[in-house]
Amino acid sequence: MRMLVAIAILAASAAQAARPMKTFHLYVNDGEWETADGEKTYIVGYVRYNEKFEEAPAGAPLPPPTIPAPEIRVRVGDEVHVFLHNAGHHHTAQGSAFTNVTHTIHFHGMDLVQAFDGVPGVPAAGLPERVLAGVSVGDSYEYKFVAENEGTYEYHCHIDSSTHILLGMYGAFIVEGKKPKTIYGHKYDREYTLFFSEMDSAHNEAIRTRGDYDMLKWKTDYFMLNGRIFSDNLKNPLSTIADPKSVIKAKDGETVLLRLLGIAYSHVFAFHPHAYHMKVVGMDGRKLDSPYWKDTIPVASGERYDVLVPVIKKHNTVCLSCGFGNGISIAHDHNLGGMVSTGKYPRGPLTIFAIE
Ligand SMILES: [Cu+2]
Repeated sequence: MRMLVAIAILAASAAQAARPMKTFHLYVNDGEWETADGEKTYIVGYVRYNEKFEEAPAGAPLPPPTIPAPEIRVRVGDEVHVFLHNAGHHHTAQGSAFTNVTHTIHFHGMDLVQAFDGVPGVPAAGLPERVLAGVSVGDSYEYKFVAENEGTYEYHCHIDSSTHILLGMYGAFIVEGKKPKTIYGHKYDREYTLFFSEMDSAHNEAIRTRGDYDMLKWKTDYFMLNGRIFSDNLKNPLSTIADPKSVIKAKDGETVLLRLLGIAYSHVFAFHPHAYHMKVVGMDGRKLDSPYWKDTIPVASGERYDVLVPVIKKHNTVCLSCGFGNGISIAHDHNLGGMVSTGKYPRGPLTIFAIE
């Protein structure tokens, strides 16, 4: 019996030792975010020191925040270590109550224990102050877990959530499958992460200057795709369609994986690509037992959809005289309020399929 227990322990530790370890250092930073209308808004986000998410040397300058925060990628079965460093807020006004706030990371959908869940104030025995109250300015905390299920997840702050998240503290957390270019066993040729979110610039400015805001006054003025709005000036470098991460490029016959993610105060994005149906193969980090077809997908806050788009030749719809058919088609929010950013249409999360 003792021998069996010893063998079981050895086997368990061998399995643990075999797990690849992935380490990421994320830093809190604040700054300005410019949108295609030329406006700049105060945002707060998670940043990385370099592409490899390595620890920053003491005193090294950090990059400005982006919307969304950098995408984190691991493989299913990896042991994941994420260090959160609260590097402080350097662009708040003097006297703003936001200057010294704490932060956390919540890995939405990973189903973690309280010590690594990033939710403050939950009374559980033995939890350190960094967990109960969040990570203070100048301090750091290590989140640890095993990525057990492949799929698409989100990470975001969970302190005063509506304010901290909507200031920009969110990003995609992707758990890749065992085989490259597959998701839940389905093959794909290319993939894009499409992150839908909204922002009330008056909220952000109130947080920068005072540190508080009456959330009943929330009024979204930016409905964004990967942090951008569409501009009908097609040469605008800040438009969604100038962003290689947001324009869906593919060749005839390919299958494109789109990972759709939402973070919102109340808006539900209705993602609708013209010219293509989407096969939903996964939702919220789980494989669907029965995939289904959609041409419009409601993406609410916190939701993720993994969809495959077969890019097929439009033999029957090609214009016989002009040859148009393949090529450009649009994809947009069919909840049309989402297509009106800063009071103007057609601004908002609109992008294109550009098929070669
Ligand atoms: Cu926070």
